[in-house]
Amino acid sequence: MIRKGGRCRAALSLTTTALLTATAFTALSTGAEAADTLGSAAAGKGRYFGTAVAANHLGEAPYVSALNTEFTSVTPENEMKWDAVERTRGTFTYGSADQIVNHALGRGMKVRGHTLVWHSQLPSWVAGLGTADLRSAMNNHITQVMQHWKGKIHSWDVVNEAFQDGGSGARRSSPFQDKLGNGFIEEAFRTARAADPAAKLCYNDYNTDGVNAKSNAVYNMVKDFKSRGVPIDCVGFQSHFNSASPVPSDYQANLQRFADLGVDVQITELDIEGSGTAQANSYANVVRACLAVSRCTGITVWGITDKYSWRASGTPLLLDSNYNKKPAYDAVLTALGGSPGGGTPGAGCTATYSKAEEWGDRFNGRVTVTAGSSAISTWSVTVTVASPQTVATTWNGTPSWNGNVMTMRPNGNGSLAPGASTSFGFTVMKNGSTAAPVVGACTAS
Ligand code: 9MR
Repeated sequence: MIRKGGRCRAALSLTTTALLTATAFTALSTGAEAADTLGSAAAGKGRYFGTAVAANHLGEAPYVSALNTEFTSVTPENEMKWDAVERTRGTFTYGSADQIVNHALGRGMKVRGHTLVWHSQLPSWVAGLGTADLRSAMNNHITQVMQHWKGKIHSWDVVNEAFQDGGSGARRSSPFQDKLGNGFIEEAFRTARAADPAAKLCYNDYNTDGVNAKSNAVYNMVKDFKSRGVPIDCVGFQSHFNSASPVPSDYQANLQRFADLGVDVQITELDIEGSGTAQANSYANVVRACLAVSRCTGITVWGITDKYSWRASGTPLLLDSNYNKKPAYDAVLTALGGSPGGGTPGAGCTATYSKAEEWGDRFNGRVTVTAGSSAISTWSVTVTVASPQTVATTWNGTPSWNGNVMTMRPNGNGSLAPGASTSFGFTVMKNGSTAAPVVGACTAS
């Protein structure tokens, strides 16, 4: 290709840079025929499929397997809230949120920021401030937190739950509302736009999922913001449903009327209490509504497994407390256009590539094979090298070849306990190409 001239050379070097930047990636499978995932099916529809994540579960292998396998966006469930990042005035602690952000970005997932200005999970020092001080504390909080993750957050919930429930359409009492007045929301959005101009700025609330007095009040605010040029890009519909608060029949129409104001809409905290077919049907209705609204850009469920749901007794999520896929999971995947395959996400094994030593003419690659939530007795992983590259030698595995695709199996006993890892290596002769090998699905049995 290099001989074909300048334009081709430029394209080649861009491709090479892209490949080199992707230093490590993970291929996943639950069996010989890998099923579609929520994330891949949603991507086929131009949407992300996200979940709330809690940093303290990131050490649990099946939790991480399900997260890495199924989702393309994460929302820290509590770690970015005011009481987590600025418990003491002016002292910012980002550690546990950073853990989630780094995990997500390292695997190509997006991050939703949740949340900057909210009456809840608010340290008591904030409520104790006078008006002028509160204004500067709010603006400083937004600025500091957004600048810390500048360029890394695709959407921020700038203001959360500022309206009252019920028929009044009024604002909820909070330190911000009570001291700064109605203008606090506008001020928060203007400050947010200045802090990270690339982030989409959302207003997020619950019980606004159908057309009602509360959603009308939010609608009027968004309409006013758009007419006056106040920066707002998206509205989040939390979508916490149960039998007392089911998916409204005008859910799609409500999403559409907001989209028609010129903002994106996102389903931000979806969970639906129940079980079996009824729960599955409700989930499918929500997904279909989002897909029918072109500005509905993504869906986030409020947790991975019923085990850790904020309302676990209502079993509102897509995986049960043992990480098995529920009927609701299959219904969501089917509504997204994917084909369900059953089982437990990431139960088999994962294979992660990294580049090791490199010399002028060759480099060593290493693939780490990790068992998912169940023990496995053997595994196989495909590695495809880019022609004209060749593999000179391998170690700690038994290779077989089909063209430039190497299938690696264990040397002898391939059994791995849940979460345990092994690795194999190989030397790639560059023959002019530094492209990273492509590691295919890890198949376990
Ligand atoms: O899921 C969150 C739970 O772990 C916290 O204890 C709770 C505290 O307020 O917040 C939950 O998340 C809420 C979200 O931040 C905003 N919308 C309602 C969610 C469920 O309560």
